Amino acid sequence: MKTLIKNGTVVNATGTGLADVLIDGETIAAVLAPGSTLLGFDLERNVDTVIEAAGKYVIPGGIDAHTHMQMPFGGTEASDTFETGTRAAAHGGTTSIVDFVVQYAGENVLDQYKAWHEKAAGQCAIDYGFHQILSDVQDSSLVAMDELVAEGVSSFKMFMAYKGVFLSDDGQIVKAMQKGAENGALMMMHAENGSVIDLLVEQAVRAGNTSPYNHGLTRPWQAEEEATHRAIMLANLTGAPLYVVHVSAKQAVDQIATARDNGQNVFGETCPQYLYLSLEDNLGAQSDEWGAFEGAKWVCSTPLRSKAEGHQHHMWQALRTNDIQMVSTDHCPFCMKGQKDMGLTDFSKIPNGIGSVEHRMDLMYQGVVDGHISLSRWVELTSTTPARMFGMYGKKGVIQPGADGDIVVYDPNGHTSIGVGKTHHMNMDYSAYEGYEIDGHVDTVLSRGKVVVDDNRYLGTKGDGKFFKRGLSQYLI
Ligand code: DUC
Ligand code: ZN
Ligand code: ZN
Ligand code: ZN
Repeated sequence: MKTLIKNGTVVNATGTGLADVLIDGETIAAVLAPGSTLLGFDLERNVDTVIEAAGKYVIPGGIDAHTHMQMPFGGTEASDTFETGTRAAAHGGTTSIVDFVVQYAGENVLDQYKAWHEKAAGQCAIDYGFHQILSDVQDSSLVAMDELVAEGVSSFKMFMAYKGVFLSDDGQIVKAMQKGAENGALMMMHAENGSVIDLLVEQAVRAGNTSPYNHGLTRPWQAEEEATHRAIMLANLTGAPLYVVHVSAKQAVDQIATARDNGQNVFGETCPQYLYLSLEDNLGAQSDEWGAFEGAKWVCSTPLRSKAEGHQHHMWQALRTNDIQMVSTDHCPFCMKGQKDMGLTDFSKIPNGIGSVEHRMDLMYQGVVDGHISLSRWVELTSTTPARMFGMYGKKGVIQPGADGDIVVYDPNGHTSIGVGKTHHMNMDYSAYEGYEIDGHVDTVLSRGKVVVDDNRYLGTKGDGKFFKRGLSQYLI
């Protein structure tokens, strides 16, 4: 099976140019000047499929390196399965995800790793990899870290919040980081001061402040800045490379920037919700159906930050200057009915999470249209850096011979309306971006050479997506 994508504008992180892309089987065979022949062969006549891409961008498929499909959490389970979540991702131009295997306190790491493979195998529309979450750090967990790196799971996430669920104390964090420094794994951190948050939540609930808005107020930026600084210092002490997930506070950005200026291997990820949504949206939330509980739609952690304080503006700036290196979604979807509404009378019972795996590429493209980032930076933030950061580059994250045929044909003259019943294939009964209009459109999506989405139609098959064995990070200084 050979496919030619012709006359498109190929956009890589390194630059942009008119080119034809020839895909042979699952792999990109050549990137050629438009209309080229190859050893005298008229390409167009010798391929099975021709995709006309004049006036469109041809980009490496998106890589969402932070998703939680069917994760048990907050007394329920994230509402997208590996099947529904990866299909929605494909619709939105994402061709790989890296999801999280969860070890809750008391569980065995390798047992959980096996269990997650069983959940995902044969279900996915696109390729997937795993990070491993470590909660309590048992001796067996340290041995497992070596085995997992050899298995292609080269990154480990830890939490400074969520006591009794995920939280590791500083000693446990240092123990795991020492192992990361030794075996080359990238250590990932949910950086929020959990004991401070737990206290503020308890005080708010006791005072009768139980609406969703209080979620944001009880997770202040100081708790994020402090934990980010502490994580950086623990990484500095051990020599482990550190990746801070879902950075939302401008003060946390500055901690990361300072560490990077000091030459430390510290990286930061943000998410579309911290660029587009704010605490004020949550405060103003009101609907006929839910009243002020409407705000539960935007309850996630780290929380949305105040627009008046300038966090969103600072975050776009950090994406331009590379103080923040990439954008993932932290896709952790829950329905309002039967899930979020567990917190109807107490915000602390609302399962934390926003689902947006389908919209990341579009929302970030809107950042290009609005003048926040360049076209190449769009590709870098959503595909190339995720590939390099998590040891997938070469096969993923770039359009070049030898790379997987993971390609999106993106139409800058197209249009996308976001919302339930529109571009929404996620298993959620609401959209966090209801009513958003995007000045662009995902036209055609190829996963390893196969067209899986064309003009909003899903043409793939469950199980097309395969486990991707990752190497060590290719982004370290
Ligand atoms: N944040 C969320 O919003 N959901 C899952 C876990 C997390 O850290
Ligand atoms: Zn987290
Ligand atoms: Zn997460
Ligand atoms: Zn279109």
